[in-house]
Amino acid sequence: MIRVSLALVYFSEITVALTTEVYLKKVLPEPLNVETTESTQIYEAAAIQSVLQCASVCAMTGGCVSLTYSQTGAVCRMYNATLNATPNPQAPVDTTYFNVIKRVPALDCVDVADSMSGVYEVRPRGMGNTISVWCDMETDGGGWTVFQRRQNGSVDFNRDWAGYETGFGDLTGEFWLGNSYIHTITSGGSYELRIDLADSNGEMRYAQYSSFIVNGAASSYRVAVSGYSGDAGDSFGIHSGMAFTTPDRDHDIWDSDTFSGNCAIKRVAGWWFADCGQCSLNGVYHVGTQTGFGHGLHWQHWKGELYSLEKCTMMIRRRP
Ligand SMILES: *[C@@H]1O[C@H](CO)[C@@H](O)[C@H](O)[C@H]1NC(C)=O
Ligand SMILES: *[C@@H]1O[C@H](CO)[C@@H](O)[C@H](O)[C@H]1NC(C)=O
Ligand SMILES: [Ca+2]
Repeated sequence: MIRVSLALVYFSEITVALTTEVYLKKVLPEPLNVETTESTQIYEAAAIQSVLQCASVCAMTGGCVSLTYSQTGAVCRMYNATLNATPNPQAPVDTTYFNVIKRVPALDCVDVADSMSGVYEVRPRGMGNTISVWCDMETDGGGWTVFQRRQNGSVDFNRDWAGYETGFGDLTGEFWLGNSYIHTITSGGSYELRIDLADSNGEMRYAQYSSFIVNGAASSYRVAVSGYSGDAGDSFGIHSGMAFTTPDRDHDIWDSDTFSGNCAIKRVAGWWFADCGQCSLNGVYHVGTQTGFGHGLHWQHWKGELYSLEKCTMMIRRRP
């Protein structure tokens, strides 16, 4: 019992974040008895300049989960077991003791071990750096990576190709994450899509699709979506197979003398337009019945194309 409570007290908070993936947790107090862990020593290096350098070597050494660093001789010892916080007056005084935590980076919000919705860092498969995303940790069990949100018209969604490609807006408000990121995330696994909609009376509906992929730039971010369920009606299914269209890049299948035959100009939105299709959630923020012809945030099967929704969210979740 005493050992347990000592361990809780002696393991202080994480002291050093080496990279986004490797943390050192200092074992206190020092010195400690490492005799019990000596049989688990896997590597010893001298002339290591600092504890951080020692930790870097540990991070690259398979099986290394803890280390000790002695100023004398600049010796770095690595172990394949965690160090226990058992006081030992005989140990050299210039030795420091750390347990090393190697964190597997979150690919998306499924890997985020937190029950609070908010902004988190993730590193989608195939990306060298992390990106910030909004994670919805409440809807239907959580783990959703949100890539679009409309709620009060604060952000202009009438953007060009480059804008939709890299994203815009504010993760805590209205935003479009960016086609290149949506592509990278959805091509790193098998993803489902959920779209939540609200009208101006606060009534809510949703559409869920069991499969959702956005292909790469070479295909102009062509979408493949299938497996509808929900209570909003399937207004997105007809868009499956469509490339992305913006006012400056027409990839839709609509041919007309008006609006240059470009649905993004007609609907004032970047979207996976068809002819032009049955939904558009990046349109002009009107709220309620509009006089424009489908300029708003419309979802055909629920409110028709002349009704503009007050809120919507689009989000994806990796399937097991
Ligand atoms: C830890 O290292 C020791 C010594 O090299 C080895 O005998 C033991 O099998 C290792 N244990 C694990 C769990 O890798
Ligand atoms: C919209 O919501 C955002 C985020 O909550 C807020 O910062 C902004 O002031 C709001 N804008 C308007 C026009 O209500
Ligand atoms: Ca066209």
